[in-house]
Amino acid sequence: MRKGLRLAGVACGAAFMVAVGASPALAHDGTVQANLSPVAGNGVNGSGTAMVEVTGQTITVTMAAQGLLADNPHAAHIHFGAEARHECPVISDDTDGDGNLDTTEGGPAYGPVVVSLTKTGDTSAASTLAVDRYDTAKGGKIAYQRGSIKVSSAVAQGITEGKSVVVIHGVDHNHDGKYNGSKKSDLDPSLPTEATDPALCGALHVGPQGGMATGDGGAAGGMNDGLIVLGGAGVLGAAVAAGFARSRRQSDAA
Ligand SMILES: [Cu+2]
Repeated sequence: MRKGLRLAGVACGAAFMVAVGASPALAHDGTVQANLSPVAGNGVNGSGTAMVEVTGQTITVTMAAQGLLADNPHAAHIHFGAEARHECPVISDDTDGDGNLDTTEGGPAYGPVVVSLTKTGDTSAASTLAVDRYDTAKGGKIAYQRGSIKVSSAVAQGITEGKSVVVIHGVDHNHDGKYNGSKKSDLDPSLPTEATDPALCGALHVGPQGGMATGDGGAAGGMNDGLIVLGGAGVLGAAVAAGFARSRRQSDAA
């Protein structure tokens, strides 16, 4: 009985989640995406896109960003907390009132680290500050893709329900081209706060609903999985490709 229920869920899951963003009790497959924007108060002039595809407890992450401090490591994570607001922090989260948002101050908005977007090796929260395994943003840009990342079923469900947030860390408050300054990181006092403060952030939401909805209830009722899933991937893929193209244009213009 339980197995039958689960299989039915898998069959309809991806299309259903993309179409209506439902919140079922069982973990479902799905794809979510985010536009990355500068974190309030941290003076970053950058942007980016991210997409996460969830299949069971395995995810593939595709991310592009520009406008970061060049040639310095940028820790990047998926954050998720059941009790978090599932969004990027705002300046009113600056609880110490110094005008910048550090990683801890963003916690109520995006929750703890659940996936470390390292280039190699471990991807768990244990690698949150494994600075030697993160992208160093050559020219201020990151183009990242990694698959076969294992997550817990709770995290997989949080992601497919649109409740997780991508954060790229590492800012240059004093614009001198490196991580320094007297204020220490809230995560690791051996690092300056510039090395870990959040730079770009985006809430990973269920993909463009306008493009999916047929208006006749067909998506939810018909379960024409192949067609809908294929259509969904096309739209999402195009969105990410557009993000890459946008990044290139912006940097060309700069
Ligand atoms: Cu983070």
